[in-house]
Amino acid sequence: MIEDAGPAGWTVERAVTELLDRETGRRAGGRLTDRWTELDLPTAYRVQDALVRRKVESGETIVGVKLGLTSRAKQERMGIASPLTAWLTDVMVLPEGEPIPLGSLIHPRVEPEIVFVLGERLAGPGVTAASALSAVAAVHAGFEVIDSRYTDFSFALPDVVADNASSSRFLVSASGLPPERLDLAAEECRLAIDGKVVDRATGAAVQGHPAEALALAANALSERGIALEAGWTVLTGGLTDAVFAEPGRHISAAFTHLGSLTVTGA
Ligand code: OOG
Ligand code: MG
Repeated sequence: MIEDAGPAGWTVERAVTELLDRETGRRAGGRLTDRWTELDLPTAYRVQDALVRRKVESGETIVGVKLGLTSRAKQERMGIASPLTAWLTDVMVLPEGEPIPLGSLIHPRVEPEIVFVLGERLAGPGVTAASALSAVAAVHAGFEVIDSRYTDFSFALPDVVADNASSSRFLVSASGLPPERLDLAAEECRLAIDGKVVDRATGAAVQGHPAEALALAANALSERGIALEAGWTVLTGGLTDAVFAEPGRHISAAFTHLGSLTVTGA
C-alpha cells in the first residue's frame, strides 16, 4: 500500500515492518507512540490488519480472533481500561504437551482464558451475549502466551493494538463442552505455578460473562466490515493477570468443568 507518510515519515507499512522485525529478531523496543505521536486507534487497527496481512502473505492462515484487556485484572496490570481485538493464525497454535519455545520468543507470559469455537458465522452490529452464545459450538479451556514487542510490556492502547495485542501462541484443551451445559459466569479457574495456586477467577471476570466479550468482538469488528467465521477460535481474554514462562516452570489452569491444562517453558 502506498500512502502519505506522517510528519516523522511514519506509515502503516513502516510500523508493520518495525513490529515484524522485532518479532523475528526477538527484540522488544520502545513504544511506537513515543515516535509516531499521531498514531491513533483507527490507524493502529490498520497497522494490526496490515501486519496480519503480511503474515497471511507469508503462508499463515487466520484461525480466529482474540480479545484483550477484558478483565479488570488485565486492565489494571497493563494500565489500559479498554478491551481490544486482534488476530490469531495457525502458526500461533501450541499443541497440547508441547513446551513454550522460550528460545524463539522475547519475554513470554501465560494467561488462562475461556475459549469459544464457533459453529456459526457471527456478524455485528447488534450482537448480544445471548445471540453470540448461540453461535458457539464448544467452550474450551485455554492458555494464551503473550509476548509483547514492547520493552517490559509497556504500551499505550494504540501501541498494543498495532502489535496484534501481544499475541504469540495459544493452546486450547482437546475436548470442549456445549455452552448450554455450562454456567460460564460461575466457571472458576485456578492458576498454579509448579503446583502452587497463585491466582483464581471466574468467568464473570471477563466483561461479566465471556459471551459479552464475544458480542463485543463481533460488534467491534463489524465496524471494520469483518465477521467472525464458523470454525473460528475466539480467545475471550485473560481471566487473571499473566505469569512469566520460565525454563522448567509448569503453569497450569484447573477449571471447574472445562478441565485442566498445563504448559511448561523450555
Ligand atoms: C495485551 C494483550 C492482552 C488479554 O487476554 O487480556 C490479552 C498484553 O497484556 O500484553 O491478551
Ligand atoms: Mg490474552
